[in-house]
Amino acid sequence: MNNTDISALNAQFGIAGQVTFVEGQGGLNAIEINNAECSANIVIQGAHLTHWAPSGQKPVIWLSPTADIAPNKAIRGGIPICWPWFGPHPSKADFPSHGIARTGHWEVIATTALADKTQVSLRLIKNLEENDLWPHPTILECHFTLGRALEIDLVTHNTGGDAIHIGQALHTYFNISDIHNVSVNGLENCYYLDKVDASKRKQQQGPVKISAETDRVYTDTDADCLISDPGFQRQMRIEKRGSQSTVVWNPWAEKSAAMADMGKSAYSNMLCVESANAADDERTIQAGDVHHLWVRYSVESMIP
Ligand code: TA6
Repeated sequence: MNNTDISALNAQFGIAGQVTFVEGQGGLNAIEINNAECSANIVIQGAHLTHWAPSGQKPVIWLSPTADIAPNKAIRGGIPICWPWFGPHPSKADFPSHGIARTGHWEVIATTALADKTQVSLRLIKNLEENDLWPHPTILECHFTLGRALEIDLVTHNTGGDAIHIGQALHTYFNISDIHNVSVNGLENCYYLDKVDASKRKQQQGPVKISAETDRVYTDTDADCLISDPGFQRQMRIEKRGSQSTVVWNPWAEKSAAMADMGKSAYSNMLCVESANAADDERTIQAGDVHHLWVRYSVESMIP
């Protein structure tokens, strides 16, 4: 299916009043989702969700005000899909950071209207260049269920005859009131690699609070996390399955200012809490097997 034809996409996958295909920023095709419970936007390139707001809530997912949404470029914010490696490629410095999926070519494979939510499914189409970067027969699909909660199921199917080894993450940027006031619960006593301190292995004491550049890969944890944001009087719950790592990242002021697609103050309104399989938690998927990395995001009020 050629995804460049908006009218064909709307004819095949559009759902009146719920799912509309549009030509968005940078000329990239995007999917606008609206239902009784939420609004959302997914850029088809990278299967990149850029917006999700439950009805009556501020957006839960953060998008940089200066995000450069353009062909073959990573989008700053939303939910980048890091696959089939996380961070720099382990041996090839010229390979794209965080893999091929987030800037890759995807196609819509299904849209479904359910009682109080909408499902959208996409599949990665590897072009020749992407095949060179990842020469393994693999099908990657991403299934979004959008409503009062947001569920994402990232499915890796090893269709080849040999085992494959992958790193991955849903690199989610959460929208927060003020980085100085939020905390992340659920990682207490977990061990992490501190990437701002030579990747030294440390143990988390108490909730995670951010007061400087923070870049941590918490390993061997399948725990749910809770971002408490008193400024927005809400907590954002992150449930996950098929993920043994949780990454917490905020670039802080200096790094934020140095990124053209972020700007000097943007760091104070975002926090990445990423459900991943990275470092020692990378996954080996046997020939013919399927791996699911699943998350569910939901919002709870903090108003007593
Ligand atoms: O997930 C944290 C991290 O790996 C950081 O080290 C930082 O590089 C961040 O991802 C953003 O990466 P990007 O390639 O999107 O600029």
